[in-house]
Amino acid sequence: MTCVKVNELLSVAGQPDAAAFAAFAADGFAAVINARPDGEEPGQPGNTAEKASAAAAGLSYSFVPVKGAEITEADIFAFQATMAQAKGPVVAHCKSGTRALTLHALGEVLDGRMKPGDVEAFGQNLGFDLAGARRFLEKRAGQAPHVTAFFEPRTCSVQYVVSAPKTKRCAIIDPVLDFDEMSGATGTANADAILAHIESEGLTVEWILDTHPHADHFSAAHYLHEKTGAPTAIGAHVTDVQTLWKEIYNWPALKTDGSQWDQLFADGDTFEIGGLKARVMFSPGHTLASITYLIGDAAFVHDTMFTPDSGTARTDFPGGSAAALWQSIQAILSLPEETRLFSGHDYQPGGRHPRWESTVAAQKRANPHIAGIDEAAFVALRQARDRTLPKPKPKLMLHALQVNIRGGRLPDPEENGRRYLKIPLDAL
Ligand SMILES: N[C@@H](CCC(=O)N[C@@H](CS)C(=O)NCC(=O)O)C(=O)O
Ligand SMILES: [Fe+2]
Repeated sequence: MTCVKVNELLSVAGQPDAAAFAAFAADGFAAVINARPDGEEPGQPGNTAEKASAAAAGLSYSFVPVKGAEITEADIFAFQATMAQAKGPVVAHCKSGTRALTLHALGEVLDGRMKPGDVEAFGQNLGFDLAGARRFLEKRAGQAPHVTAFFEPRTCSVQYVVSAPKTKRCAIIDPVLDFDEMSGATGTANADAILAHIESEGLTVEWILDTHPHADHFSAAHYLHEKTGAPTAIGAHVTDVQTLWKEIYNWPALKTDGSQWDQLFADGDTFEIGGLKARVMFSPGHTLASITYLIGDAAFVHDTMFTPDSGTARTDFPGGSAAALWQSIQAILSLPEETRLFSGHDYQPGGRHPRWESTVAAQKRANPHIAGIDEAAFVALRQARDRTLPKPKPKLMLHALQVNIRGGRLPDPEENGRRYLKIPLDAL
């Protein structure tokens, strides 16, 4: 195993065996980053074994698995977060050390400490070929829109700011309003973090977009509308979801005409974000009203497909349909192969870092719910998986729908000034 010192805080290595972990600890390392996906070759120890070896040696451990050509910003930020939290020097490994060094070098460039043109020479000095890092940076420089993701760990949701680099105009997609079901406390820390980013980047908000009425968290669309004045939008079939839940909540006063949003989008509708073209694709299956926003080369596919290692979204909510989800996924996969796909959740399989970005090509190649599967097989697989998921549904479903079918408005205060949620018993 090669182990090369990059600086006082970081060394990169090839694949270590179990004994190497004790040696790392003896050499003064405090943490190990495993940047290698499981199953690359026979005999590879893998995440579970490495985690155990690290624990036995008293080392912190994090799993940031990447494939060379598929590195995303999420991977780079996860690598940096581990470095920032480490209590001492870190050894980061993949098979040869190249991917580990790539993650480090890209972070240095994104933070402005290294020039893009210096990356390959930096690698050569340490004995590594960082041509892949150069290609990542070249591709990124040509991409529009810019996409910044905000992972919300409580509900594993991904919120996005999508901006047109030339005009500095942006849309916010699927923002989360904080809610703690134990105390009933609501909050705006996540939405305020988005506003702080928008302010620091000098962006102007043109749209506040939801992909669907979420069942696991409150939407911050209304709060952000009040803060920015930007119009809110969702899929036109939200009216069907309103009708469905009006009955469940026994809520005669609920308007089911979608008037709680400034704009309702139908399949094929187009709009602009600071000169970037945006198109709406109706993507039902997870909910009756789900839509995908295709903005430039980026599709916000929310709860259709997750990253390839995480399969697809569940279809057992009221109004859900595995067959409809299959059709929606096929429509997304008919986009150009290099289209960037941004998912609405990440449930971190194997305890890996959160990831949310993939491509049409990667989904077709590596998503076990998609690759080599036809509609009948998908429906059978999806329905079988839905039967194994915790019931009843996401734990916040009954809390969240009454807020989200009114565009993220909390219930109106009662005469004592306090707001209350209404929970139907035995309804589902
Ligand atoms: N345990 C989570 C479940 C959340 C959930 O059901 N998420 C939906 C998207 S809103 C999903 O598709 N999950 C897929 C899965 O869990 O495999 C909760 O209670 O909130
Ligand atoms: Fe969802």
